[in-house]
Amino acid sequence: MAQITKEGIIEVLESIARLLELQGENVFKIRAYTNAARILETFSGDLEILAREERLGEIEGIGKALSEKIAELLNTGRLEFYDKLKAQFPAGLFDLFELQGLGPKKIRALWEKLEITSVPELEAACKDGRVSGLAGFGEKTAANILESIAARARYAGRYRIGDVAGEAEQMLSDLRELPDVMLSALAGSYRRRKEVVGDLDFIVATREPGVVSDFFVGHPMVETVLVHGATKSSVRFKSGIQADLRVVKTGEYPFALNYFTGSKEHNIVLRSRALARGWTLNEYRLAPVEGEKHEPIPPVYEERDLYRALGLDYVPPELREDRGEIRAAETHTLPDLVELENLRGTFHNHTTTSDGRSTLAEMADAAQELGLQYLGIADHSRSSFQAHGLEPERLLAQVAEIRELNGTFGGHFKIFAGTECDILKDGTLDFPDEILGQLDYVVASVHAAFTQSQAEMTKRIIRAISNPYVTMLGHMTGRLLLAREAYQVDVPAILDAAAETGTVIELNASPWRLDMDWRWWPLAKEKGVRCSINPDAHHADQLQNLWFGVGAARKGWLTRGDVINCLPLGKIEAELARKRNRA
Ligand code: DGT
Ligand code: CA
Ligand code: CA
Ligand code: ZN
Repeated sequence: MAQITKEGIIEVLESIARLLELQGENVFKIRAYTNAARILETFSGDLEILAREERLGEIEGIGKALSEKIAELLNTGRLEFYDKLKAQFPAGLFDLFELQGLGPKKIRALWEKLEITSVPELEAACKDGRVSGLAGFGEKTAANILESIAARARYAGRYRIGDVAGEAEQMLSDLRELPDVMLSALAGSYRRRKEVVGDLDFIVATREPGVVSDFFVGHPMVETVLVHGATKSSVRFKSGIQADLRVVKTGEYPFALNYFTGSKEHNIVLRSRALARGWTLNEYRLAPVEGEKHEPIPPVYEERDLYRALGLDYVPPELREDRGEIRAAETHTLPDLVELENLRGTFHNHTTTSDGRSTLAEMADAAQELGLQYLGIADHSRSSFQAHGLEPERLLAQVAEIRELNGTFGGHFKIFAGTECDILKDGTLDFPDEILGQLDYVVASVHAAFTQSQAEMTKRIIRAISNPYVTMLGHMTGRLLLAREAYQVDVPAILDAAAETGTVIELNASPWRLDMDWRWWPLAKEKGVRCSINPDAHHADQLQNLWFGVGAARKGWLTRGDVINCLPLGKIEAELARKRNRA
């Protein structure tokens, strides 16, 4: 078995490129590593087989030296060249790479000229004026670095769900392979599908706590063991996230699962409802309060029974945030939440024509493999030049290509031709109406001039969505989770305008965005605004981001009726035409 995944190899290659740049190596040598990383990203063959047959050098763009290094990584999980290279730098220096806006060139200058080798040293040097005095830096750079340091502290110890889902699901499925594991789940914020999580909480029911705990702490994904006990263990995974395991008896399982799923606020309400019946509720059981008159305690075999005992309908984990779910569970008005299998297609996807890494045909294949009936393509428009945005001619050529490809699907699958059209500074669109009118739909997004005032930004977006050709508004607030704050925008005002103009709002399912935030969807729904769950895929594999989007939609109380891409082929066309026809 290989000692390292393809993603692991790519990470090592990228890290080598950074270190070489830090060392001041020539650009060709550096580029060999970044190029190789790019090539591997889209390489779909079996690296292990190629390595075994010593044929890695046959991959185009991977030379002899690099293929030997990749083979060493595959065979041993390590690379001596990389370890030696890394050892030449103080360990604290690597933390500087986590700061937004600091690249190898600047880090090298800080290290050489100011002997800075850690974040605290850099912070001090920014504050006492040494950084701004450095050639090529200045006051503004020093201030930006301080802001990045503050952001890093704010985000420390938190993880985007997309960055830990791989490890989380792997551990869960490996636990489930153990014959001694009776029941198991991931609880906590992960089960509630929070966009950002602090740690992972595994719950297992077993009669062999020792066996399960030993397996957990000994798992190859574990970097450090923090606690190794009979019923509670804690470890740190390679990504850095902490994972707790709680081992219980089968009879305790529904209580443990419920308690450790949270949220804390939801738990507090459940506990007070139990108390009102003369019971105490904790992570192990429901028990009578000593010496008090109490109602008989019904048996609880699964979480559903616990909710029923408390006079409630079953509350899906995503809703357990104490945002009205208890009241709805009491009055039998919980929504029937949208599910991944309800989706029939998706909009807002990129191809190699702009900044995507998969071709149109590859994207269409992947969508069909996922069981979708249609795929919306929305490559960038011309103003997003850094993303290779399309001029009208290239866009229309793509439209023609799509129409032709559609002829080969025999009517059971369809690609919709669209654009992710930039909303310009003043709220006008990057393409004129006569171009937009030739497309099946339009996603309009803000990609530049983020620093406008809230009033300006709100006006800009409302102007854009007032255009009858704009089908939906992309990633409304521009946030990048744990990396970039949302720009200032009056969300309720935009929702009003969306309702009035009949514009759909995107739920961007990229785990970096999950924008519009789930907390706003109940309000959107109340105003009659509909949602489109869009993966914003830049690679065929990223169509699977829909999973994160559905989690966020469920947190936002959305049902299949609220999500336009639950409509089947044959009905979705009318939905896309609705706003245009109205105008
Ligand atoms: P996280 O890990 O910060 O993303 O968020 P959670 O919700 O996973 O929190 P965590 O891991 O600290 O604890 C898991 C669950 O355990 C939490 O959602 C509710 C429950 N819990 C933890 N501490 C308390 C507490 O002090 N009171 C109550 N009622 N429940 C708690
Ligand atoms: Ca947690
Ligand atoms: Ca925890
Ligand atoms: Zn975008």
